[in-house]
Amino acid sequence: MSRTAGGPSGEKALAAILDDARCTATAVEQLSAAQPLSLAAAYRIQAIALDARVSRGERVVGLKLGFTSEDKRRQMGVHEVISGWLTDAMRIEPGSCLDLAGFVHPRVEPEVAFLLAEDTEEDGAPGQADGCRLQLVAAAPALEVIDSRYRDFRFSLPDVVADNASAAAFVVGDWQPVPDNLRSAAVQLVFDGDIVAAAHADAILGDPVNALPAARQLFADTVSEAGNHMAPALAAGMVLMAGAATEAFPLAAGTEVHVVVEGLGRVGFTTGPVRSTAR
Ligand code: OOG
Ligand code: MG
Repeated sequence: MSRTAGGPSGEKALAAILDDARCTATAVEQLSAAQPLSLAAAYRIQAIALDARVSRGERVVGLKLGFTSEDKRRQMGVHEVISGWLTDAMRIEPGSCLDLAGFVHPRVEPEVAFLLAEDTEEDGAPGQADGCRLQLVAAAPALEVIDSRYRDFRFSLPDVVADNASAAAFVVGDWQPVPDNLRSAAVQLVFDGDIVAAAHADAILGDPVNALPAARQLFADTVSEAGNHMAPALAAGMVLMAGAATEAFPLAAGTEVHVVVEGLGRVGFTTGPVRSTAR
């Protein structure tokens, strides 16, 4: 067999392992512990698991980038930018209560989110998967809740890609025009009124607006290559999360969490026992 991960049926089985792990909030062994896993196979597994969620009624609402800051790369020991998909079921209402019971070992990280829209100026075929005709029309402060389905929150690059880049939940604040000086904006992650991490937005790809070219590059190089016919396309109206500006921090119940991005404002949620729709 020429492909790693046991060919198409093997990839389906691996996607099911990760999907079950997420649905039951039970950590599993890294997939690469049992078989070689290429990056191309990992993006196919990611797309197969996403397709299972879509067939159960979830809607793809965006794309998240990972490992776009040095703090994150150092924390996790992964040194390449990756992507994962966001669905409507992952969305947290600003100010709401997020039940942590449905997660394995959730962490939160401060991010900047962008809204994608059709770029009428640019030349390109409509509907191109690499987002050629898209532009960033609005920005917002955002928090991402990540939750690796792997034991001890440890993984290799292909393992975390197969696991949809640890995507678990996200909250986005009010959309505003993308500020000219976004890269110099201060970003703070706050737990119960205490700043637990701070950075400037240029920690993310030198400037968070580089998230769109980075996403295009990923699509060209990996996401849609190697027969990955199941990966959705980037589209107008989707959210693009640029990646964490700082390390991620474990979430405990009973915490008020918010992010402040200078010039964009703040958004947050509390953690608690009330069951949320996000998981
Ligand atoms: C992978 C996801 C990384 C980010 O913003 O860098 C990520 C992980 O750390 O588990 O979302
Ligand atoms: Mg993130």
